[in-house]
Amino acid sequence: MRLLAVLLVLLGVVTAPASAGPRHQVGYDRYSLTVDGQRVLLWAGEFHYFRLPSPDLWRDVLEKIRAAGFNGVSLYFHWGYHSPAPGVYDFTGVRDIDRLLRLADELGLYVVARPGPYINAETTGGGFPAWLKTVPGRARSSDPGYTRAYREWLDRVNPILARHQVSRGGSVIAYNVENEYAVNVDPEYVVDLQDRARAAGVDVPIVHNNCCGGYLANWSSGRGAVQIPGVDDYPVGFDCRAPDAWGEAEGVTRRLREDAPVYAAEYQAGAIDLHDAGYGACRDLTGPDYMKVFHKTNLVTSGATMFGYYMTFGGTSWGWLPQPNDVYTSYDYGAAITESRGLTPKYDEFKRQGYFAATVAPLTKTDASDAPAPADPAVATRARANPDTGTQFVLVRHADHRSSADVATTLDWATPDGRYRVPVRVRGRDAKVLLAGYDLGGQRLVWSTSELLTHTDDGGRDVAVLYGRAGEQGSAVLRYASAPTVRVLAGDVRSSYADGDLRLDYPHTGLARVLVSGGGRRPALLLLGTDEEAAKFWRLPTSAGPVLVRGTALARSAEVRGDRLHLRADTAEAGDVEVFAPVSRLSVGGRAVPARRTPAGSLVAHLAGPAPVRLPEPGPWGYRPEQPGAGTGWTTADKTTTESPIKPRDLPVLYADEYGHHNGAVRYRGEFTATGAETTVTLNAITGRRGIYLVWLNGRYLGSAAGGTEADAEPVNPDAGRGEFAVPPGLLVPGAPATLSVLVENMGHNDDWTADDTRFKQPRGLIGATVAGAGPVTWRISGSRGMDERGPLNTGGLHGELSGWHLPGAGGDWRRPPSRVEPGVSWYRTTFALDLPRDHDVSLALRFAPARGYRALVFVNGWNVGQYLGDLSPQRDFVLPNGVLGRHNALTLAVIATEPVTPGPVELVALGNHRTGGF
Ligand code: IPT
Repeated sequence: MRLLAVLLVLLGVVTAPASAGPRHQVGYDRYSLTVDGQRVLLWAGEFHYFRLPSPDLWRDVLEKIRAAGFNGVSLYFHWGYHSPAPGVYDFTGVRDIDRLLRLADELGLYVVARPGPYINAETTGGGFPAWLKTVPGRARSSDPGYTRAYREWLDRVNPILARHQVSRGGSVIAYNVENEYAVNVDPEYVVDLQDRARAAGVDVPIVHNNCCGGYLANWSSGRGAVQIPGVDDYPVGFDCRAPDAWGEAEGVTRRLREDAPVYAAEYQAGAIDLHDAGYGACRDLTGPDYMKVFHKTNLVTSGATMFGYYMTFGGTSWGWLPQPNDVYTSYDYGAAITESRGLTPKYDEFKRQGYFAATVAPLTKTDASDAPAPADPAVATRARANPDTGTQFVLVRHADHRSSADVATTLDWATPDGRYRVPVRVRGRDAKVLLAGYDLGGQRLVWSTSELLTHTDDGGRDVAVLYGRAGEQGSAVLRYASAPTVRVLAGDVRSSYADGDLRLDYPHTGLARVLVSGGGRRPALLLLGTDEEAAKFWRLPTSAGPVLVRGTALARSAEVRGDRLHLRADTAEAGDVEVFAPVSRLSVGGRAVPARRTPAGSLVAHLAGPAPVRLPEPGPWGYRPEQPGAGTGWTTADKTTTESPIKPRDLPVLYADEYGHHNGAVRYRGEFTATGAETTVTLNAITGRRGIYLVWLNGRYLGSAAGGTEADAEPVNPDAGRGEFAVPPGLLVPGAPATLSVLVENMGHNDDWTADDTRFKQPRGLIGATVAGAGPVTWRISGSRGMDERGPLNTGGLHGELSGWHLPGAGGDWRRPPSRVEPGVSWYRTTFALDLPRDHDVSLALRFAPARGYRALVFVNGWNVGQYLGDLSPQRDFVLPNGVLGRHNALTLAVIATEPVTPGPVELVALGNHRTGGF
């Protein structure tokens, strides 16, 4: 028997579990997912590991996501990030997804695994490796060429995902095939993706994210149907220039299958900065008001119980990760957690909604129900109820979701515990989810006009946090067999008791505290506060059940050991921490701290804030210019065919990808014998948005032009990225050899949203070149060689990159920089030492002064952390992930100037500084 088991394992028939954790059964019905028969409300935040090149920081961000009340993460897996060439894959270091999944498991976060093969995600090629551009057969179809290619990827990634499934003691609870596969669809492909997953042992539900509010409801029935079809919805879109301009869309997730839960697969939680308004504006567009109105409307109207909020942390499209037409280096996304890992007011709103969702179990099974009628039709209500418990969830908001009026009215509310006239108010853009008929621990909540944040069992008593907008009146009714004793410890709270109902009335100001005891129930501590006060609470799981912590900038985890609570928390300033837990002593960050007992029964202790941070000024700088056309390793460009649907007008094919140069700059050398009659050099280059190319003839700079983004006609559109350069009279000597040098930036590859190859297989580099008056030109090309130790997307083909000038140990002749540099590529290099306080989390960025006329690749210790684009993008801060920093650091800039410029200055800035409990 043992031998048979070993054999089966070897054959891959039975795979050993990834974690020692117990195995669980994942199921679902029309209401929700279930784990071992228990309903689960999947509240997941989207996170892209490839946009955070530092596994230690994965823990930081995932702990922050968990601390906001999420119980899951939605994870894309990026084929191109792992594969520089066919058959070559890297799953180590910053690409160690096994480590990522172990971490999710350790933190108790469910994972929706989204391995594509196509993922979109505003990343180069939409997640496809660039080498796929040279593979015959339409991508995202069942064509054999594409099929062979994607199976390579799935055969590697699927087994990793499969061994981390909940069903094998891990955290993967669902598997997403493809991504918004909505046009040019091919069911055989979708069937094969599912078959491959099943063959690799994937047994959790297979899901798909349908496009655009679900009006393209593909893969919900018929051939290729998935078990749980979900919907992607971005109801306020991506124009961050007008953050208040909400459209008519309410963004209510559609039910696509009667036998599966409603799944908001990607629900807008930020935005790409399509129009260069800056991510601050995107954060406003999708700020707390938006989250209140849209997220809550969706929760109560759709009854969805599976959510993926896109993004909760966006991160950095470092190296050549950006898809250039929609984004620049930063993928901050205006998300709840900033690119520099800071927490925002959006994070607070996620906490308020997430803690509620995590606490109130009846939310996992609801049907639409009659909503209490408001006296004033300017206010609208919608409702759902749990058919088993009767618990009601009532959405209260303006009838016009965009209205910002101030309306006070009453609801005629038939609750499970009786009929009431309930005062409500909607002031500004707002929405509330009110509860009725809810068993709140040992209490009975009849109704409340405050929203429930959460409640815990604090060793035999209930601690509940209710909240409302500052200055608004709140009321809560709880039921008791006889009049309970009410002690108001803080705040202006009036109480009355009649016919079993204890009614509390209070303004939402600060944090009121009320102790209720007797009345036939166990005691309760009610904490009644403003939105802001509610957001100061942290709800942390422990083996003794969830506990509440109040006051630190972040609380990462808590553990109850004996009568002591061990807390890991971060502070941004000195102040008090308050703990509601069945303990009498407290340790923070591994150290015991003196704590006193309060009249509310909590413990309070004082914590130190962070020490100040001193940052060095980068400099002095060494300088090294690149000569156009320099270096060895040039190959002849002589291809006559291409798989790209965009065919060149003239041969040879000069497309960079055809020669294996997929990322960053590519350089060309055109050699010919001069006739002396040359007049004009005409070039076409495709670079992606914001890309440029520079041209030299016999070493003389002729100028630069903007590269094109798309050549849409066959043969190639002659105006895509066109540039004309006059040949200076007398530069070329008849009969003498002449050299044309062209440096073309490749800003990254187009996505494949249209699934028809014409977008994705767009060439990069030169697509046309003529020298009027010249004889035949022979071409050579030089570019990036694919993989370096920092992965396939780190370095491009600048001569300095190919020579290792960006690496920390780069030797050679670095001089004092001139006051002005000529057009072309100039390298700058300096080192800086960091002396940051211990046990602190300091998030650093390199800040550029506003400038024009040049762009710069930024390398820190050899890692390409992005591209500064001068006035062509709003980004001036480049976040430096802590994982690439050390005590001694090399900072290298490759400045690409299109006119004589004096680059700089740059400075190091701290975007965050916390004393941390460690991560
Ligand atoms: C949806 C994609 O699925 C996701 O990958 C990302 O691109 C997101 O949009 C925008 O950031 S596509 C949908 C908006 C049509």
